[in-house]
Amino acid sequence: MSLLQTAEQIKTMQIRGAGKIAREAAAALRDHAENLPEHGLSVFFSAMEDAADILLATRPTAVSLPNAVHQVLRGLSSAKTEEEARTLVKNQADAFITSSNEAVRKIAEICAARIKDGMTIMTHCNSKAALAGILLAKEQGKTISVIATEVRPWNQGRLTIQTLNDHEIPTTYIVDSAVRTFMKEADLVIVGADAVTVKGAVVNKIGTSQIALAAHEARKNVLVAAETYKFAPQTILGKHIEIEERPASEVLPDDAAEKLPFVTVRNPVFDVTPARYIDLIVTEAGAVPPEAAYTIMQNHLGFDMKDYFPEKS
Ligand code: RI2
Repeated sequence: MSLLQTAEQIKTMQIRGAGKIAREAAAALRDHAENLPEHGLSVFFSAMEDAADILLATRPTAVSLPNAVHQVLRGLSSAKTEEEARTLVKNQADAFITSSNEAVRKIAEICAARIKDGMTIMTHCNSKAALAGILLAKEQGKTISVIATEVRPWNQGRLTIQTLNDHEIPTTYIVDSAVRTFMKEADLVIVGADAVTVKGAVVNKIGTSQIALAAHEARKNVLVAAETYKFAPQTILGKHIEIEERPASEVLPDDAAEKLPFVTVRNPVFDVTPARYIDLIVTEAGAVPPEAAYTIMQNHLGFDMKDYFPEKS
């Protein structure tokens, strides 16, 4: 698949889930670098910078995407030859993909350790990191059940219930507006993340913040499964995470909307859960309180974005 095809598939959500987006973007940069004709180092640099821009323009919220791009292209400007530059991109892309998959495995172990025999876990959307912990708990022989939400308007909950069903995990499937009603039946909430800010706030699929609020009210713990590359170092520099707003037609078909001229459909697809409603963020470096977000960024990401690309001429 070409880099443009990957970008299009991320944009149209054929490739989705913050971790998967990051891994596919890394692979796309690697393949793009491999396939670029030899035209000299500066042409290579600017072609890779353009490629990065194309990927970064696809979806604005999941910081796994810019973090992956930066990790793959880090130090590129110091390459002395085109061959060296190509090898660097390949090695860093492969290293990112391997460590990303490994991170999900480590997160699964920590989440599974928090899941006790007999527990019911509520989850939202379709997070590979969150699901990995649930599947591992089942693999460990624990008797568990899950409450999974529908996740309007894209119904990612269908993917989640398919996976849970495939693993023979008893699951209750509910509409998004039923989470408070069902919170009393849950023992623990586990969700994924698209971004974690320096304040420890978690940006995740729309509806996550009301689940966290209902969990707080019912005194149920909320775990967020988030690889370290889901942390957003740009928030240290005061930047906000942009919340993606997708087309209104995903919520209400155009022909219905046309008949309702006084109605405006809004379709933000992520929301922000403040740190105080989160018990632990489970990363591959361990489970940490949300207040430790700055330390995670410092130790695992660095936050000087300027040296990731050669200066534009
Ligand atoms: P993993 C998804 O976003 C969901 O918000 C999910 O919780 C998050 O990415 C993390 O997913 P979308 O792409 O990386 O469905 O844990 O909009 O798989």
